[in-house]
Amino acid sequence: ATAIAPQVTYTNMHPPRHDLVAEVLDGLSQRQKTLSPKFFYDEQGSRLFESITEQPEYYPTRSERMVLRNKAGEIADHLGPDATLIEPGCGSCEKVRLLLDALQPAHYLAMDISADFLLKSAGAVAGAFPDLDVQAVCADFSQLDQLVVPDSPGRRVVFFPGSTLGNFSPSMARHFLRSVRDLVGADGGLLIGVDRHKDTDVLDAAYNDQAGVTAAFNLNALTHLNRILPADFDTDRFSHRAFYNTDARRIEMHLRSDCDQTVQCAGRPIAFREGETIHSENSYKYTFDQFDRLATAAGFQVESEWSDAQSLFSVYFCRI
Ligand code: AVJ
Repeated sequence: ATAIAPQVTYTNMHPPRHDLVAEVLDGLSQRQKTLSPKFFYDEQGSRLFESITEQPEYYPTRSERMVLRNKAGEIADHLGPDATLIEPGCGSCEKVRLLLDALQPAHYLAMDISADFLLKSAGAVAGAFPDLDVQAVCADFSQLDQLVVPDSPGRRVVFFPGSTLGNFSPSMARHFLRSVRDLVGADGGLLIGVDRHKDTDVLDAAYNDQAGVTAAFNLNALTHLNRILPADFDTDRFSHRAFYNTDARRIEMHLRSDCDQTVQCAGRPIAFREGETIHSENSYKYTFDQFDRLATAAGFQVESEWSDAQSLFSVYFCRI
């Protein structure tokens, strides 16, 4: 770990490039081509995601922010003093900042796949909360079990806002929550934001904003691949598709090839037919019962649920 500011230490556990290349090629070799949503988040992608959260159609961030702001006191009662907060996929750290005054944790461990973005956000948290010990770790979600968490007398709580859980399939979500349980231990907790199942029209609009920011975000994954593989995707020959799959209760995002074409990816030709897609993201939506069942299957008990006035989004506190 490196000290980057008086109270911030930085640990780089970013997965090696050849692992990422192998993962991309594996996904693009399947019959339904797939790409992990983590490839959205280079620095430009993290910036585009921030812009998505400001679009009028994208309600989740606004709804969750309202809950966190209004319920910070109640949330603090669940956590108790001197807690260690661990946030996988912290992005801009904007959500945790709504809680820090009320929670007064001893440590904040911020984890994200985008190193530059992480360092800026974690540094800004440290600047705004001079008494807080901040650890920044560049890693992806699969590396949760490798984290070195500082000792403290309070509870360990994983903070997982923003419906990031929605990116996981139900079985991956169960797996992930079990690794969270192992990380936080017997006295630990989970504070998690989950988007709710709702009308298709509302969901479709949220992932097809008028300004085209979600489209740009989706297409930026190809630009990111061009740089890291490298590859020669022409973003003018792909288009954004997003729709709610009501049976699976998930938004699906795809990158649709607008013509027959062959793209060179890390020296391998990948052929696309016109209309063929790369499935770039799932965003699962949960009813209370569905989330409760998932949490239970992973060894958690739901202790509290808070929602916004329109019941669009839920924040849960779970304990072991
Ligand atoms: C960051 C995964 C919660 O699923 O709503 C937003 C990502 N993708 N618009 C979501 C996203 C398209 C977002 N999560």
